Amino acid sequence: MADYLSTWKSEPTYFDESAGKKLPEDGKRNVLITAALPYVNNVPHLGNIIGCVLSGDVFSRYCKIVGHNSIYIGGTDEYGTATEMKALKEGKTPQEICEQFYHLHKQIYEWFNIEFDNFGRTSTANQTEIAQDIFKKLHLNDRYVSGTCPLCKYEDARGDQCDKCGKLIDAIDLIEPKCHICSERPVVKSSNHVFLDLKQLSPMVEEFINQVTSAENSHWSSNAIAISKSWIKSGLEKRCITRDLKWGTPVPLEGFEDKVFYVWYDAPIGYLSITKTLLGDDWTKWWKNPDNVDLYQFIGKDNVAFHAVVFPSCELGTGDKYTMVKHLCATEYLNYENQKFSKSRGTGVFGDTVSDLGIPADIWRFYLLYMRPENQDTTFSWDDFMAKVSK
Ligand code: B3M
Ligand code: ZN
Repeated sequence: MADYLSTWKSEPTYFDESAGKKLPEDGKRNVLITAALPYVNNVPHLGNIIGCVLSGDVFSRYCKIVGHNSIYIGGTDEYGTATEMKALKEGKTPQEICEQFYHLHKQIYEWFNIEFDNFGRTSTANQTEIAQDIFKKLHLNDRYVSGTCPLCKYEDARGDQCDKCGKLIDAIDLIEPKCHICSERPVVKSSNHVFLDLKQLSPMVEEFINQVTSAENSHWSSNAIAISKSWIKSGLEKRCITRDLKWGTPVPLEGFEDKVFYVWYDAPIGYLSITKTLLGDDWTKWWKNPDNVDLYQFIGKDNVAFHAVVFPSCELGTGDKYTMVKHLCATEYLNYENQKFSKSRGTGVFGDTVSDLGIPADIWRFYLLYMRPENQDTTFSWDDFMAKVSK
């Protein structure tokens, strides 16, 4: 693990001091825009492009034109099984795969004139720092336990620290431990994995979803509302957030040195760490500023649950005041000639070859926006494309 990380420690900062940082300003509408972070092992196809990066780009350009103070964040989602598998298959290291495909993604989006304020990546030291910080704050099982302090015998000591003698304690050492919430005796379980206790977080996240989806000044696409409400309705269960892999963010917990975070715990934190790579410690001015920043997230419908339920649960569970998703814009799917896009079957138009076709980027942008799958799946067909774009 250590060697994986050290490779990335010297990551560059793309911020040019002289250019001035773009930070939220008082009296302006401060808009933070994100596009889902594509897995680094795939070449994006037209459906991926309209699904998030192009949709976000159009909104970001709109914000800039009307004078909002906005930034647009994107990047590649680099950790996890998919990257490890690809590396094995190609006889390369995960780092080499990420390096190769990160640049490929970046070039493709540049070809489509997608203008990110920062197009970053998740395999960075900033990612490790923020993901571990959120994890440590979420590791609230011990904060939710109280009991008698083993040192001074104070009866209402918290699981992490005694308020009387001030000593740090380990929840397991409490005498007569009881749950802070239901007063029952907690059970110590030996587990080889860490679970995110969504059940415990569900009242908070349910309130968040109800409030944000009914607010007049926020907008969630109808599929985003439907999917998140159905998750809440069917009841949230614990989710395992660790994996036995090497290529990922290390879990900062004794006994878990051989494990990493599950990519879906890790990936949304990429938005935060990529902002940090751009702005340094000022990233919090965007991400911990809910009263002055409006967050718009552009995603495909398969990513709704993680953006609407799981990541907000993590944010709420830390107790920190995060800027949470206010507008969740989820697309349906774009199909290719009535089939699904598939690189392995060679079905579709892919970003790495589209520039060879001699059709300017603006023509693609126009057609993809025209066909944007807003309320139902739509289809890219060459006949329709030619009919709509030719004079
Ligand atoms: N990489 C899944 C996908 O590309 C995942 C999105 C992460 S967004 C934080 O569909
Ligand atoms: Zn309990």
